[in-house]
Amino acid sequence: MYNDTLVAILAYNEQKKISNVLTEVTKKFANVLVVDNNSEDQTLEEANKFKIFLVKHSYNLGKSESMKTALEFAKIKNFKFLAFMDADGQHKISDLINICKKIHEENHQLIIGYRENLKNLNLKKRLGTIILQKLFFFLYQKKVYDIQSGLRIFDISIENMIYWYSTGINHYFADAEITCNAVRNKCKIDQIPIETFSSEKYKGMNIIQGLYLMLMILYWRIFK
Ligand SMILES: Nc1nc2c(ncn2[C@@H]2O[C@H](COP(=O)(O)OP(=O)(O)OP(=O)(O)O)[C@@H](O)[C@H]2O)c(=O)[nH]1
Ligand SMILES: [Mg+2]
Repeated sequence: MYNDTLVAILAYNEQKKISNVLTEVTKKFANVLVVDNNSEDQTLEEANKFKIFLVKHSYNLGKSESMKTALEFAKIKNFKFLAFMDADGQHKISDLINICKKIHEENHQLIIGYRENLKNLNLKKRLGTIILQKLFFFLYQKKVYDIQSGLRIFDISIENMIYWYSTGINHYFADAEITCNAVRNKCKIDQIPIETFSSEKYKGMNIIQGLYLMLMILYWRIFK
């Protein structure tokens, strides 16, 4: 399905989850890339059991750089669309299919899957998501429900408009930066509700990073 689309799965130490994710994704998508971010566990070995594209970083470079690697790969292979999905089993394949379907059927450049039911999230994440939503609306005048969702797809032709620079310890900011860039540059964006499973390890952003991200959202609005 969708031969013009590369599904990039970004993985760092996901040996327990990645096989299930790949079993499902490879049933539906012909072109799947795993970017292994120099995992210390058996992620690479697990991914290697599948008929997919596989790229391994020699150093752990953070999620943002894995996304850039996927973008470079997609361009080299001439894909039209690039979808991002987490390797930790938090995203549903049916939601991935829905965002792909939407970008193919409608004239959009970026589709973001947003977590509709925030009840699944812990209090910190729920509050963080709501505050980011409100701040984003205030600054960018567009209702984007989940600016940092990791489940998304875009048309690679908008690469220059959405290119992200968040890196290093800010590696989790890349998704939000893409959203900010896309809105500022008036890309055609849509959003669809998705279901996410809560993670058992909660390794995402902490409160300090959340506050820092808010400042960055302001900075991107004013200075880019
Ligand atoms: N933490 C981390 N994750 C990475 C890295 N490179 C790729 N990833 C992947 O990026 C995806 C999202 O990272 P998570 O740490 O799960 O972030 P999250 O989903 O926002 O947070 P949780 O809800 O706590 O899981 C996962 O599939 C990771 O395996 C990296 O260098 N560090
Ligand atoms: Mg996760």
